[in-house]
Amino acid sequence: MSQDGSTDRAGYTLYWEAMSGAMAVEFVLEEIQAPYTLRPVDMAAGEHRSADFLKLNPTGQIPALALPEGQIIGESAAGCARWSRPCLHARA
Ligand SMILES: N[C@@H](CCC(=O)N[C@@H](CS)C(=O)NCC(=O)O)C(=O)O
Repeated sequence: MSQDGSTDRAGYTLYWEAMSGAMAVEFVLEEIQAPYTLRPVDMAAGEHRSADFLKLNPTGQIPALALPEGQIIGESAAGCARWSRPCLHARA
């Protein structure tokens, strides 16, 4: 991790806070060894309600996951499901 708490890996960017639902997405990223940058959001300071963050996730909630292709996923289950599709199809 760098001094501001962000990791230095590229690819995905996970807007995150400790002990939030963002950690579920973080665990999946770690498990599949995806390259990502962890971008801490200071919720106590209201950063998740800032204009810049609301552009990323209009719900004003953590997590937001920016994909390498540029889209943003603003729901933790959807962020995790991005990689679980083969498993879901296998059960169908
Ligand atoms: N259904 C959403 C819920 C996200 C959620 O509740 N995030 C909390 C942190 S764990 C949050 O951002 N709360 C701030 C707020 O709602 O103002 C998800 O799972 O992504």
